[in-house]
Amino acid sequence: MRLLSAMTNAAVTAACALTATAAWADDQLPVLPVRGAPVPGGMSLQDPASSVASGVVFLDNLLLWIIVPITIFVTALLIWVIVFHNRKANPTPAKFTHNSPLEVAWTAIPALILLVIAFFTFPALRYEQVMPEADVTIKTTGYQWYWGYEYVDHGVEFSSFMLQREELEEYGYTQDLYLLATDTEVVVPVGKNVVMQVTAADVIHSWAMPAFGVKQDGVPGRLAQLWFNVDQEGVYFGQCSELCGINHAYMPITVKAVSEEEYVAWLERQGAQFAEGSWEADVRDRVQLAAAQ
Ligand SMILES: [Cu+2]
Repeated sequence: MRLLSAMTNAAVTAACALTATAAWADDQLPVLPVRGAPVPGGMSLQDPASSVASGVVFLDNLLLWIIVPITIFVTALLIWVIVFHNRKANPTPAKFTHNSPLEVAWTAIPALILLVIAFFTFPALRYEQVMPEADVTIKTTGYQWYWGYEYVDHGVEFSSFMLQREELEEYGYTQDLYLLATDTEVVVPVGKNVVMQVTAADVIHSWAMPAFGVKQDGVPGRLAQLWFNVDQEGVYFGQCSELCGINHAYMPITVKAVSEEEYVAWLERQGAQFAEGSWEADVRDRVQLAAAQ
């Protein structure tokens, strides 16, 4: 175990040194509550923080209402057969082999249940998979074993590495966020459509953010997409969700959702350029105007 963690540290340090880019930890972002993180003893999905996640939670609850009665019904049938139709209780069993009404029922009822499930599933899938007009486009690339990010409209690029235990406090995180918190974070504005292009450079990785209800494999040579629109400001954590090698567990994802103004200010600190007429330029001008008055 100690050898493994020493190897992990060595690998992460080496990777950091190799890919040091212009980005650095930004301590001017506001202090935000942690909203998307696993909790001890947690049993259900994380609280949804996007419309996509709300749809996923709705579907999950719906399926629970369907699956629980079915499980109770099948268990009751099994108990009934075990108790009343064993050799002792029922020494001379009936000899019939067919019952047409029953066969029609056990074909038609499950088919109807599947139709009900499909009726709710397909719209949810379509909602998740059809990309809306993007307000923010971010390209993420999975590497063994960290994530690279590129804000494609603004020329901002950085890598994101997991923080070691001794680094957490320095970056403003508590110890229970070990294996989740990263040195740089994906910053997104709340209430805006963020389209994330997902790919990978070596093996297949997966960019997953439970509170946003998204998970997308990053496949080398392909560009897949996912989208979300975050409801609430906060810090959200995710992890690589495709087994990608020895340090698969050490390439988490940190997203900070902030106000439009904070987002634009963060982009400016990263040296971003704004296209004239873009909504980011409008926010910047509005903030500058307010400051000048
Ligand atoms: Cu990975």
